[in-house]
Amino acid sequence: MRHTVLCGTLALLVAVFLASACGDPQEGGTYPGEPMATIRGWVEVVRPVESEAPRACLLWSVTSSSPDVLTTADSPVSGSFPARFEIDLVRPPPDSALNDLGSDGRVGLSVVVAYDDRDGDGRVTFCEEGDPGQCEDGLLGGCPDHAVVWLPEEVRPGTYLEQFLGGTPPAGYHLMEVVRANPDFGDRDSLRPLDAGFDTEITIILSDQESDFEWPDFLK
Ligand SMILES: [Ca+2]
Repeated sequence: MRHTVLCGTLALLVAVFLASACGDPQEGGTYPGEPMATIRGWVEVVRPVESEAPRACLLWSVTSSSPDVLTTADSPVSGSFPARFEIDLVRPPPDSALNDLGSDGRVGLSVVVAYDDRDGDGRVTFCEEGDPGQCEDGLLGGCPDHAVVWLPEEVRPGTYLEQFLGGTPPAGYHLMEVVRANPDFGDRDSLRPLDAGFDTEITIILSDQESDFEWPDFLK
């Protein structure tokens, strides 16, 4: 049951990823400055995927708006596998990446994904609506066990966000671990802080099989 649901989630994610018409207007151009945080880790090939130019980026899930995903912080993946990757977060995500929970606060939720930069323009290239032939890039995989969280304000005690994030972290970027829901109780996946924060190395897995990914359910 759960397996089926999560496979469907990835299929939806890929479809939305390719269909969404939002780029990252804040990512181009001038010298970006010192990073606010850096995500580091490895890229492992679980099943062979075809890509001459894999890149990694953050895929933000925004449940309260349309389009409901957008990407930031694009970075190349270089070297032979298992390859290293490093993504500098040089600025906050745009406000359009935030989920507004009203009195519970605002939160940005993202996962690290890898994609095939087929047109070599160094960013996710989305298809034109109604023209599937323009889908230049495809999702290769990602890191389903960690999430990158952006908090525009400190989490207040007693809020839903405190429960969801396992505490009251301050404003800023946070690298967190996905806590899987217990299917016996029917609750939702949540997150918890990592003691080592962004010093934790994470793993992007590449595979052409959806069943290799168990994405957190907040991506639905
Ligand atoms: Ca591209």
